[in-house]
Amino acid sequence: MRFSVVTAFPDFVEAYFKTSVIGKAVQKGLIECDVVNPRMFAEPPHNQIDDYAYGGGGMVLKAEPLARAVDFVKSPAAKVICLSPQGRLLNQALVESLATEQHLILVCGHYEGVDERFIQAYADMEVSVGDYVLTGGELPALIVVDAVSRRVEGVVGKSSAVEDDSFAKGMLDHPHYTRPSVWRGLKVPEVLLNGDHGAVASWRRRESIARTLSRRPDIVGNAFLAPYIEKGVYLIWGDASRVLGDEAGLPEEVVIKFLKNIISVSERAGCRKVILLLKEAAIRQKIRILLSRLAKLEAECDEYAEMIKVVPNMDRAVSWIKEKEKSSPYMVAITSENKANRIHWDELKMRILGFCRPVAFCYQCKAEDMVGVCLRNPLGVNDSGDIFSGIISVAVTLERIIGLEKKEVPIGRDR
Ligand code: 4HQ
Repeated sequence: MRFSVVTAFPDFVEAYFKTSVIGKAVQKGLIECDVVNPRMFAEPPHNQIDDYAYGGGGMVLKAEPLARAVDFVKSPAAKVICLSPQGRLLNQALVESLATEQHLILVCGHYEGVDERFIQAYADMEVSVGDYVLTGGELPALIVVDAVSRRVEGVVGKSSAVEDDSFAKGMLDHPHYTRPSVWRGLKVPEVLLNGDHGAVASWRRRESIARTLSRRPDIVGNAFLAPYIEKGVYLIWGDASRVLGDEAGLPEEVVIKFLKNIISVSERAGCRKVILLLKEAAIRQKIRILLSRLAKLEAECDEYAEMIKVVPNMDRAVSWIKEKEKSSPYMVAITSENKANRIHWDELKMRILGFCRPVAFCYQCKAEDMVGVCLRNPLGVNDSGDIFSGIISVAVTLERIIGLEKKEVPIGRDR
């Protein structure tokens, strides 16, 4: 990956490229960094790169020296980014997208800014590093280089450290401690000293959640919740005979396809089980036989059989979860009816993080079984309860609440 910084203050940027983690990455050839000064492309004899703003005000960077500097460093795949408070606010999702590029050209403004025509003609994107005003674009450019570089393989030590990042999952980090275990009378939390990895992981999860809910509730909407839900997430498909029963008349390969799809959707969202409610014993038996046959046929279908549970009714589903989790599930119905207990999915995310209970998403369940809260069915009244509607409604809902793991930010031309 290559970074080119266009700046009238090359010394400052060059010094950074020789220092610390970024310096080492350059030495190892993991990233390539170059700096170009627009002054080298300005008209002699004065080599002026700025001029008075039309209409009054301070100085503005001239378009031509910047354009020539960009042309000089440009490569076919290069993306040109201007650093500016008017740009798109940099966050980890944008960093991840930028990390997929081969070459970024970062143009640093100064004074009042850059001639708008340069931005219009050359910039693929304007990026801001925060809602405050700096004296120049150099620090923002280096922030981009730094954040993007550490997503390049090998730049930071352990890759698990990168994946464990706060923000990688859209949540804040837990606190960290090192020796001594007592410093000025302040103790390290006991759980971290006992060497119980499970207990440590669970403490860290809870700390992350508590910090995120209290300090940055605004980021919960986009967070990937699966790693933070300690009790299981379940999908209960009520009245499954409508899709699996004999009257549905679906050929076996369609039933198999349905089971595979509903499982992969549920697995992606971190579900522990998909529970199908089937009143008739004969159909339950049919599905069980089908699953065990599948498990024998295809190695990968082993887990399929494990993931699916068939029970006659909601009571059995709920008591089974309760037994397994030692706690009764929070029931969430996916429904197109406009119930009084309907909540927004954003609010549901907050609630799920706030308590330590299993969560059961219920689809196609009887009204009397809907005891918890309701979520708007993504298909609304157009959900006819068949396998197509069902897979869509369940997939969108689970992805929205639990998923959204890799939220891509498109980085084509902004204008
Ligand atoms: N500036 N995020 C003004 C910034 C900035 C920011 C850079 C100051 C551009 C003309 N850049 N110059 N915040 O404040 O990116």
